[in-house]
Amino acid sequence: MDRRRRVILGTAGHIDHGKTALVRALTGVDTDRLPEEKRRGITIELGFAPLSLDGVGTIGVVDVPGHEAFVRTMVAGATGIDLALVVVAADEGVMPQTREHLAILELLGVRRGIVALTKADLVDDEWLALVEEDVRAATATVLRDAPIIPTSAVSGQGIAELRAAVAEMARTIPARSNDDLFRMPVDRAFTIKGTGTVVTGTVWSGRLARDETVRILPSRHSARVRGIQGHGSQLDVATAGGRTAIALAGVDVADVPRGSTIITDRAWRPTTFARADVTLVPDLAVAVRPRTWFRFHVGTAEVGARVVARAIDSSHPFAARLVLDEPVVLRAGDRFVLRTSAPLNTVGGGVITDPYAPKRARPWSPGLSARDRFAQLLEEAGAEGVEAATLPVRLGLSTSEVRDLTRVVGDEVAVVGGRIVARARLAALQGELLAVVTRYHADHPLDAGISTQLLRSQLKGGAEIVDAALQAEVAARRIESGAGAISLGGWAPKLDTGSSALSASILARLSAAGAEPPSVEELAGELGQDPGPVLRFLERQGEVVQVEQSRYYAANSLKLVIDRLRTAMSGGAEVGPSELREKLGLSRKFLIPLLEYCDRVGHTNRNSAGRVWHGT
Ligand SMILES: Nc1nc2c(ncn2[C@@H]2O[C@H](COP(=O)(O)OP(=O)(O)OP(=O)(O)O)[C@@H](O)[C@H]2O)c(=O)[nH]1
Ligand SMILES: [Mg+2]
Repeated sequence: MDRRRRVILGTAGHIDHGKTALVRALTGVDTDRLPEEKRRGITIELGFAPLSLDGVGTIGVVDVPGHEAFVRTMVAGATGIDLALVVVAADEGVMPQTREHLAILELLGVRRGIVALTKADLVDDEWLALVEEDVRAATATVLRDAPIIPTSAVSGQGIAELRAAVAEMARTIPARSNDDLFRMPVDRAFTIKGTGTVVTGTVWSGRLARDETVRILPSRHSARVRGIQGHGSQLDVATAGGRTAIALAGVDVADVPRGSTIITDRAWRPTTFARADVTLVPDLAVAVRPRTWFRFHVGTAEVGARVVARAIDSSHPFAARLVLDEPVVLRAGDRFVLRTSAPLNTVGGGVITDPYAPKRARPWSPGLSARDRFAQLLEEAGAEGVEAATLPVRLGLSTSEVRDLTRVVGDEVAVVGGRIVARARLAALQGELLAVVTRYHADHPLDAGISTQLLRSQLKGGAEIVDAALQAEVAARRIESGAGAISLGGWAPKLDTGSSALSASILARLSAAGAEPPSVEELAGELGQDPGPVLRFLERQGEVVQVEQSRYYAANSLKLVIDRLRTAMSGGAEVGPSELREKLGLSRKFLIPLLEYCDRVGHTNRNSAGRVWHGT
């Protein structure tokens, strides 16, 4: 007996067809608890009850309302169920919400189910046979092979048979993977005196232990797990597929309403743009256009959404972009339902293919495999790369499945600083990098190389990926990186014929000017061209020295004036600037920058009253 098998059964069916009565006959629990439910004799809110089955253990039952005004609640209840209990009253037969609920089950991907023909005590066998025929026709696409069992909550007819059928089907349901990111959409939140905030839901994936910290999206609150319950008993760990109540410390009940999602991993984030494969229900009464606005139901959340598609195909799934009015938590593979609000109608649904789509994302073609979607993500991300930690959410794969996939494509991708980039893109980036450096040398033949900062700004790509491309080029010795300048391997700046002549003129002019050389601007005016690159080149060669921002000295001239300064200060006493001006015969314009230069390089020390000679 596998008591840990976690299965959720959900009811479906038209109003008043006996869903709640059947759940009570099966479980002994009356799930219609609200005074308004009692008074009106209908279900309004989701009901929950444990059902213990021989040889299976306890499974969770979700009872949904059948009223057409509460279909949104039905969707929230039906999301995440493993098994549908479709209820059709034998006296009324297939009705509008029977069909709508069946369509929703199909859109949500619920493939297993059982049909109960309730109120069998009210009809004769001939009538029952006709209703059964109708049910067969209505379930021809979804739940095609579902057993149809006549039942009566009044006489008890068929209840034992139904239990046996549920147990048999529950046994065929594969256990959900716990090797996955934890996620639980909240279907109820309430306060219990002494305990505080409690949320309930079905754990969709992963596991959660007591005392862990969870985040609540989209509100982004954090809370501590104070306690976990499953079917009324305390648990240490919540696992996938189980009906679960979580007591949360540190969060107000108003901050975790239905539609919130409880998660732990940072890969989850609220999103408003997604890609999806959309399916429309056949024979739609309303026209669907490429930007039609819908109610979008996913998990227990419901938000407005625009479905943007180039073309609407009413007979096949088509690729679309979803623009949501409010953020929700989505994962690739999530099923959703689309409804119109006027008239109130379920019109379609589909599967999320990319939960974190870029704003103006081009829809992909429908039906792509996880591997193909991964390739698309890599291509779109280019040299920015894809954040590896988000892949379980973006591809809808468990962490180990993602590991397997990245192993399969191992040769085609590189992992750089937590991001995955296509090797082809990295190689292209290396090529672009070489081209930028080559072009820089051509434009600045006298420069040692391009600065790292300028190089980065010229390349499109994440900083870590650009650095990886740079390192690869350095390792291949095509690029050299040193002293803030990046150059081609073996690059040495040299003067060509034109710049040689300029260099000679500059040196001659600076030497002749001695201790009072012209500024860069003055030189430019005299020479009729920008002396900057040649000056910087000559400075690296040691032939000139930059004493202030826009003034260079010939190295020899500077040496001479500093020798004179040393002599003037040889007494060891503090010397003020006016005394130095007289001794050196320099105007203030030249003297002050020169003294500041001497302070900078350590020849002199500046005190309150003047300077003393300090070093060489
Ligand atoms: N005779 C007879 N009456 C039944 C049976 N099952 C339910 N009923 C009656 O049918 C009415 C509706 O039953 P519910 O179980 O509340 O129906 P429901 O499908 O849960 O209704 P909603 O939740 O509002 O959609 C009640 O008056 C029940 O007593 C049955 O097997 N036989
Ligand atoms: Mg009910």
